[in-house]
Amino acid sequence: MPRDNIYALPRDQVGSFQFDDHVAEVFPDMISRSVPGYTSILSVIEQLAERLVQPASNVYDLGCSLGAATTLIRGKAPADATIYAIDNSEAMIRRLRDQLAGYSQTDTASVSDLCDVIIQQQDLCDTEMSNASMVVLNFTLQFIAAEKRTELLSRCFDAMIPGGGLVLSEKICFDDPAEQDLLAELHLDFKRACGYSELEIAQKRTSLENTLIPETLQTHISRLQQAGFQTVTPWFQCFNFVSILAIKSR
Ligand code: GEK
Repeated sequence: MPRDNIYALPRDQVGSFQFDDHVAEVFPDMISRSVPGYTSILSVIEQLAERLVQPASNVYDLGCSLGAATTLIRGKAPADATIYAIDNSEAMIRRLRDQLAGYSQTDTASVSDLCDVIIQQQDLCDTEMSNASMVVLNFTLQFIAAEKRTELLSRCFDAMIPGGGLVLSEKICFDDPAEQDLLAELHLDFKRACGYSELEIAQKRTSLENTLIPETLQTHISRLQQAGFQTVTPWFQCFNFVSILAIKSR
């Protein structure tokens, strides 16, 4: 796994964060050293797929990056389900396509038992959804303009069949300044412990400033409830990172 050293050297100017070739190349290392609990969340997404994905239904992995969630869900989904893996980054989508093509060439027998994956490079705000039993927004909504988030989640709810579920994982912020400072500091300690220098941390923070917009846990819960989800439950929190499960009743 290539190591992320994108922000290791001082830059005259730090531009806004892009999911380009440099980031896609080191993405698995970058996200696992930046998001506490990322691997645990993925393994619960895999577990949830077994429970949620219904035969002949659709799954949407919105902001799929290199397809970490898609790959795990595919291992649990019925063979007649279809997973739509959506991302607007050309660099991510190209790598995901190559990875899936390589996989089907090397392991033909077991791949025939797996459901179809349809990979699309597009803005997830334009993704048409229907017959969905599972929707995953694993650290993606935070990159969508705040004014588009309510409509997106309402469309997820409307596209969902009864008994379906949405997993929303996000970096969050806090109304209480002391709580905000404490949890942000604990997150920085995590990044230091994972080997990031003060320079890397500072430059990455600048690059994400107007790109990753966190909201409070309560804002996310209220928005999911407003979208129509009857059960909305946070199931994971580590510092300022959460994952929420929202279920559409049968
Ligand atoms: C994982 N879910 O490994 N439309 C489509 N994709 C978008 C958009 C958009 N408008 N905005 C951002 N993205 C993944 C990790 S990463 C999280 C998700 C992170 C995509 C962007 O290109 C990137 O691949 C992904 O959302 C966010 O489980 O880097 O913190």
